[in-house]
Amino acid sequence: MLTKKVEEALNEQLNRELYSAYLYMSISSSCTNRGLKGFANWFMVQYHEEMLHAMKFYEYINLQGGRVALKALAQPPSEFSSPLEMFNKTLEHEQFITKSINDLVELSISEKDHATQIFLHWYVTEQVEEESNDNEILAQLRIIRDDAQALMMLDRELAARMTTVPTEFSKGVQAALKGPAA
Ligand code: OFO
Repeated sequence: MLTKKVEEALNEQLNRELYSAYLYMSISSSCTNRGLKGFANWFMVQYHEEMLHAMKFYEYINLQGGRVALKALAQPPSEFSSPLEMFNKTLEHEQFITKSINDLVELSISEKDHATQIFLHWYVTEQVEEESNDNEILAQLRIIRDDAQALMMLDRELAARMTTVPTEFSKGVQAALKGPAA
């Protein structure tokens, strides 16, 4: 079972993960408008990852007999001056999410909720990867600066990113993670 405090905090995080998806969808669209198909692909793959993160919270709240309470999503930014700004905003947002996950872990400890603490470990590890991916691309963008040819080469590289997470959750996250045969 979940305490009221933990249930509210999990719902808050569910909203933040949905906002993450919304933000990356917005950035992806902006990339498409600029003709940066590879960047657009990278952010759309990120969108799918965030939907998985959100759905894991959704399923966990239900599994624990809690109540999913969906809230309004904030409007994401839609104007970006450059790919560098897009990734700066992405890293800034992921650092916010990392802090938010860490706060949730702290709460689960103070509420003596061991199950939620264990559930959150996956997100703690995931956030290390999220920030590392952003830092890696940011480093390349800082080298590229205004070199259009180098930017297009990076765009081709980002076009290769594939969605590796399930995108269909009708039968639940765990079933989707096990694949179609589950
Ligand atoms: Fe859900 O990790 Fe990004 O926001």
